Amino acid sequence: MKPTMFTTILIANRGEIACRIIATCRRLGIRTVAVYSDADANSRPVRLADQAVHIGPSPARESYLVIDRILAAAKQTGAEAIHPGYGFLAENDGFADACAQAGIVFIGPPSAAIRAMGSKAAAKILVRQAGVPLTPGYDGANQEPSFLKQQADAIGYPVMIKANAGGGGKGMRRVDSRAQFAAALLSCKREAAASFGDDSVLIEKCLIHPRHIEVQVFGDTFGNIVSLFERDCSVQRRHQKVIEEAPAPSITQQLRDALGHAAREAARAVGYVSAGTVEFLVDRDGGFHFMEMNTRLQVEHPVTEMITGLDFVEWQLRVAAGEPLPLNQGQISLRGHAIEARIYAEDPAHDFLPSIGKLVHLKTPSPSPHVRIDTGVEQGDTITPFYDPMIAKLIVWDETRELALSRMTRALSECQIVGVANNAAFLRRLLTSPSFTAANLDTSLIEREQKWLAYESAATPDSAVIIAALSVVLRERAAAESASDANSPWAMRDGWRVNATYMRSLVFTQNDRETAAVVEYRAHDYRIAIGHASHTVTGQMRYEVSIDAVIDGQRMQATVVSVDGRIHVFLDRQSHVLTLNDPLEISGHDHAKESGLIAPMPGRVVALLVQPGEAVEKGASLMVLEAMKMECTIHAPAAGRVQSFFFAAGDQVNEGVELLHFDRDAPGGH
Ligand code: MV4
Repeated sequence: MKPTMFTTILIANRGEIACRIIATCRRLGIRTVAVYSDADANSRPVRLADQAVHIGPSPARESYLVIDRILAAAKQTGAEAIHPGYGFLAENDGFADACAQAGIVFIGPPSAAIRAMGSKAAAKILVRQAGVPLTPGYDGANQEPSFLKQQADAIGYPVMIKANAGGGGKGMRRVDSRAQFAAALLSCKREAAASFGDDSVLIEKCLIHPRHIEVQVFGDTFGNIVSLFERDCSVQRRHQKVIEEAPAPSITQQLRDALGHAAREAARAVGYVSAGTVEFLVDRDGGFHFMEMNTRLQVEHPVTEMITGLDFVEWQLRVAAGEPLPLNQGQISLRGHAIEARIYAEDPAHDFLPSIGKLVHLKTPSPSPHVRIDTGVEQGDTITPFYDPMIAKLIVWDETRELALSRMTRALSECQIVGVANNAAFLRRLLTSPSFTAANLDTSLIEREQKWLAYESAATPDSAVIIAALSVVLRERAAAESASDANSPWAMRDGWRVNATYMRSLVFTQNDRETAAVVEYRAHDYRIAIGHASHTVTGQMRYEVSIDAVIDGQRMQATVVSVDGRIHVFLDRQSHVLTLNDPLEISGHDHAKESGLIAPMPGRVVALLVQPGEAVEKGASLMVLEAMKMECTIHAPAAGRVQSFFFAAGDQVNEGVELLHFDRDAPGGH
């Protein structure tokens, strides 16, 4: 009897992976049911799915992790199967069992396989019996501290202590000498007990600067198991993958074959079905060691899809519906090279803190056979504090690694993100780093390239400042025209000023540096001067954010998005952020905005520009600070006078300290 494919499936997940699963179902004619929390009520997967069911409040504990709610949603919508995606309930054996009990197919491995791989020590024992190479160590039941220390001494330092229930670097300690072992063991067990409710650990020889190479495997319910080459995921930051690629660069065919064989044996040892990933640590001399198995479809599965031309969600659906694997090992082949970069709403300048907010402007490169974008958001959506702040995965393919790499840097430069801080520029730096370009990959790459990554980009080019100035002028003009203000010089279409030209100065701040653009309004164009260089400029705005400009006869196309007084200019594959200093505002500096009178950064007082008691206009320059070789001016928040300065020229000031006492003039006075 030929098994029948599902009519309706429910996706117990959110974000990009929910969208990814919907895309395949759409292609196969399968109806999809999304589930959503409060925060995700109007999310992209909810918009894309055929049906959507609310399952609870925003915290995942009260929604995406509540098994009963998800099963109720499946029953209510007639879904025959549930795809768990990754994270949340994907590797929860209890959920797989609950699905079975409810008569719903869990699109994933058997619960026994999830359980078997859920404990590091149990997994090691199982795969060792299957002949898979392991990191030398002790993974037995004896948890006596003195016994474990003996084991560590015998293995030889450095060693790793790993919680059996651990994952993602949690519950892991490196111990460099026997003197440190006892304390490290205690602290590791304490963390494991608190985090996992299981303080059992294993001891391993510590590998120095290993590569993280993982193998994609697939099994079906007929006992067939295939491997689909490997991915190198060595580029990580605090155990978070940043860049993944397939195949792993510069490994021998012999190692590739051995990894594939070992991965299939590991999967076979637990009766694996569906998509899985076997992770290995590979040392410099090509020795490889089983680390763990992830019993789910991984975030980085697209790079393997790109080099094999396959759709792993389709394979999962077929296998879950009882079909055999679509291909056997001999029919699976590898072509070209694929790279994935994860674009996150996080701030590299502030220790990669997640950045919450609305994606005011979001542009990603156009998809093509070379470029794939997997995302769960669109422009206008919000990155909330409740979930992983991923914006998109960018995946590129080409015939060689070099070509794929240049595709990736180009694709990243085509990403425009305004509204949240993001790591796109960091990723570009990383991808062009000496280690990455030379495929000198290991788990310390980011550390090793700190200097390269910290490099500050050069000053904003004049063209970007001109575009910013032009955007201000053109937007004012458009506003004036739409208001049809007859008195406005900008409302007159021809020769705005007949005999005189109108000049004004726009002062922009970028990275605490000030640049003035002096704009001269002329009959048919603008003259815009930056410093001593004067330029002839014409231009028009399209679709609110796009500017077509001609600067000194050179055509330029730019995108300009203004949010919260910050002007984001995307020009020539670079992005620049400028703040227009409004002379009527307190100050151009965000920090100084509230009072205008506190130091926006730690630095040195360069000059006091007014006498205490002297009457000043609103916006007058009062004081100059210098920090990190840049000057910044403190302006008068209103008309009034400085009663007293708290510092003298040459004094050091800390960030946030009050600089002076300012008395505002009484309203109506002066
Ligand atoms: C190791 C190791 C060195 N030697 N085990 C980190 C996460 C956890 N799943 C396993 N991890 C490691 N285990 C031995 N015996 C180094 C790491 C490791 C690591 C592994 C893969 C990718 C990035 C990493 C970053 C730091 C440490």
